[in-house]
Amino acid sequence: MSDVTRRGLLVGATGLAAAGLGGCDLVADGPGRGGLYGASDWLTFHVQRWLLRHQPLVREFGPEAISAVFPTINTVDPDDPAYRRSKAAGFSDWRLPVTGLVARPMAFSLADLKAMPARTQITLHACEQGWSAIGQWTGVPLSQVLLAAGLKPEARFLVIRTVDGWWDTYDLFDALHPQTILAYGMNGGDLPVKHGAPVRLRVERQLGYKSLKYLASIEAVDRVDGIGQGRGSMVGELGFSWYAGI
Ligand SMILES: Nc1nc2c(c(=O)[nH]1)N[C@H]1C(S)=C(S)[C@@H](COP(=O)(O)O)O[C@H]1N2
Ligand SMILES: [Mo]
Repeated sequence: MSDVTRRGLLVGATGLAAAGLGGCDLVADGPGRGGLYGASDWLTFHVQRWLLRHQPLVREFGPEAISAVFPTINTVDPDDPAYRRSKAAGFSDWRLPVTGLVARPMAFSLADLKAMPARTQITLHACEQGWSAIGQWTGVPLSQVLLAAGLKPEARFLVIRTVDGWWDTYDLFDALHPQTILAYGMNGGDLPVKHGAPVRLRVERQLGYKSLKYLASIEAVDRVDGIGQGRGSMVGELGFSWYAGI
């Protein structure tokens, strides 16, 4: 399928076409930072967004490329009491609320997500802390979840929060990308707790820190500068770039 057709489907499916938004209008300014780094961040973001304007897929590998060991980093088993209870119950009570600028706020169970169209992809994960690994991820495209909830035309970003206090924001360019999935499976099995069970995000065109583990909620918003310190993400407040394109 050509990029144009694929983008047409993607945009049409989410109702953005009805809102009169073409692919280029999906280039939304994210939160910036000041000084020299701010200027180079801005340039990197806009040049990459322009180069990637046809939403190309990142490289996918064959099963033989899957890393024997996929490292884990930071949180590997959240100590949140509600999470622990849910984990003990096999995540049968887990729900993912999708709220904010959507026509139909809803909460998805794991079974709900597994009943939706699935995508499996074998991709390279690059962590900003100096390692990379190839893994296979299975999940539902985030675009499907947004289609079900009915993204409103004024929605421009998603705020995604996790049980261990991480949060990040994404423009619709990444949210609707075909390889952006809510993954519940890894390397052919259930997603392990150390890798973010029951559901983690995969945002394949950015560094590892944008692929949040232990998802707790998704909220559609029109701007991100009023959240926290206005940096658009938890790691942004620690000095990392909001846009982590590779
Ligand atoms: N909720 C949450 N998401 C997270 C993290 C985390 O500690 N907590 N670490 C991030 C970082 S820096 C990376 S590289 C990847 C690591 O995923 P892995 O532990 O499955 O390798 O998850 C990202 N998402
Ligand atoms: Mo990372």
